Amino acid sequence: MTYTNCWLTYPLLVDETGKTIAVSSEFTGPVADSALEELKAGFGGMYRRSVASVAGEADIALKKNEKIHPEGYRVTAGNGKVVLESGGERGMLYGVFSLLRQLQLSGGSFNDFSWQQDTAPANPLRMLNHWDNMDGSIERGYSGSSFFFENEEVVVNQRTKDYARLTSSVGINAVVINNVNVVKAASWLISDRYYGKLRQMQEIFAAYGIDLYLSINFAAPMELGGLTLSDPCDPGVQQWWKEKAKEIWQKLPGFGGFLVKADSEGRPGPFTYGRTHADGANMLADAVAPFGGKIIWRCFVYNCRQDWRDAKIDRPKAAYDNFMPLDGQFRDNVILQIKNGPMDFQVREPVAPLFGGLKHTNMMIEFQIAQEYTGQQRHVCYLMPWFRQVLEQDMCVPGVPSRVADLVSGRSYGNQNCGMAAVANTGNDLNWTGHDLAAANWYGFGRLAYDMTADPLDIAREWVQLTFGSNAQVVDTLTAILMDSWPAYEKYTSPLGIGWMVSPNNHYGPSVDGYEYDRWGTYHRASHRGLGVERGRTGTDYCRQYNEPLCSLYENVDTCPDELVLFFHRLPYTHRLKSGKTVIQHIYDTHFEGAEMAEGFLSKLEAIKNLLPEDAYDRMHQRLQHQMEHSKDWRDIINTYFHRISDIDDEQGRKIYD
Ligand code: GCV
Repeated sequence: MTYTNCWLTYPLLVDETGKTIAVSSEFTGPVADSALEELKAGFGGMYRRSVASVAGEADIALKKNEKIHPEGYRVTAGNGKVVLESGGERGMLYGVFSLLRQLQLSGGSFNDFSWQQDTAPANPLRMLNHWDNMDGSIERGYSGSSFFFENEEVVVNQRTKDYARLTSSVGINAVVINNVNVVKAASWLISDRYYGKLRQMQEIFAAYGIDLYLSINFAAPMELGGLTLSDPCDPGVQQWWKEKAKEIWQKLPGFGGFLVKADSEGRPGPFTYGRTHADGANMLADAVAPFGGKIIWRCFVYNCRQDWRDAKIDRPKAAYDNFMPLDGQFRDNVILQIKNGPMDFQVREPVAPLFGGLKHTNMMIEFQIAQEYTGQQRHVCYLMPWFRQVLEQDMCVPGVPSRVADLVSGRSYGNQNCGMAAVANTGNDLNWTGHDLAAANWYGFGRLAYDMTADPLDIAREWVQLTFGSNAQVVDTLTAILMDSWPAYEKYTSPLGIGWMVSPNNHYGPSVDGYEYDRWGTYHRASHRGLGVERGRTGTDYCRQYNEPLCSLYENVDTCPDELVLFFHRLPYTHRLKSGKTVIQHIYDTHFEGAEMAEGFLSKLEAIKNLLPEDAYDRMHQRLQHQMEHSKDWRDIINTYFHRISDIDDEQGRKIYD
């Protein structure tokens, strides 16, 4: 059995066999060839029409227009003719994918189709970060093994191309193929041992407008080069990286650059030598600058050996504390990559305050679609509504537009080295993402990174229709499940922004105290008196990392949004939320509601059984069944824990196991 095409399905719409589509193109080269191939696949599938390249009069004219963004496009389609213009080949290819998408969504004949669009990407960098290891495993991977690596080898095959097609079809233009935790085997990726295969992969990516990036080990001069140190201020180390960069760009022309996790969770970095993150990033930046390379430096830096007894250390403060003093010290080709929240991809967190702090430093946002803490692709959890909320959050920077969307897209300060990244959710499972519905996050992330004003509901509907066809019942049912999935997950897991409550290592819950006495800085500190962490000035003073009026909004318990109130405050169970409910009643109600919603997902799916392909139905059914059962575990364990500890009964007298 072969793997699926996800949303690139191109089912037959109208049989127009015999009528060839003539395509003229002012673009040449591999990307132009891909565009033609995609048109062939699309028109062949949807209309049984063949596609021919012509020099003159055409049905589809692909034109160069320097006035249009090189990754944007302008399309006019009507009466069986299409004119598609772009300032560059990537924009042209995106326009072709959009045309095919719109045709499929229209459901009708090519002649009756009319459509116009004039668009450009919101973000310069739209990137996927894969956490794939050289042995084929994937860190936090929930959909099989890697299709990039196997037994310490780089794998290049048809799947590489199909991955590139899917990824490019939603506008993603950069991919990091290996884990940020670069162990020794992966350090060798930047050596002769692997350049040949990487070059093949890179050519496939490039034909789909995707730049190849690699995660590197900061200690590579020692691991690969036999040096005794990797001090960024050491001339020998600097020289080693300069030569290495020259070699890489010689072997892999058009290479994008490095993603670096340094001084984080045990990874090597500049701290060893008493140097700063700016010293480390700039040294690499100088080495890659002559080749137009970028250094993406992660800000996920915190003390992961904390003593839980010490309530003064507060993990969410760490990124800001580490990087704010360095604002303005980074080279132009360095981009700081900041996780969306100050913790670690929880179902709900405030936005990382660093976004509102840095003013003279390039930054991009790091989301995660791998669902590490949001159901691990066993639970359905469509994340675009959450990501959209994050992007809309105003960080209240005086004098500039400062929604997260403005800050990461470069609108606020007029820079180009910025954008959105997501930790990817793909693997070699037949459906690519383990849960068939998880592919909506891959699709959705690309669509949202390209257009941050896109409505998550529209994205969901579109994805369902492209993947499963346009039967209204199917589209309505699966869209409704997707749209309810993040709210449901939030309801039946940890309450009111507190996060965690999962087992260390595998990060799958429920385990209320799983992290409580551990070294990772992730505590709920529940007692019979209350729950949550005080992060205002009477507590850890984390709130002060936000600009006013955000700082006061969060610090004041009366204005702090309910959904984050236990992140920012330690409260008694009887505290009344703005919703009118007490904290404890909120916990009970949401847990009963959330588990009921999960049960509803299963029955909704069962009602459309006959309208879905059998294999996809079976896979989804099995996962939704698990989700239903697991959500009950969450419900009962959380409710029982807090009932025991608070000794307050549910007002509605529902079953809580004591
Ligand atoms: C790649 C979390 C994950 C780790 C991950 C780390 C990171 O801690 O559990 O698996 O490491 O984040 O983002 O670097």
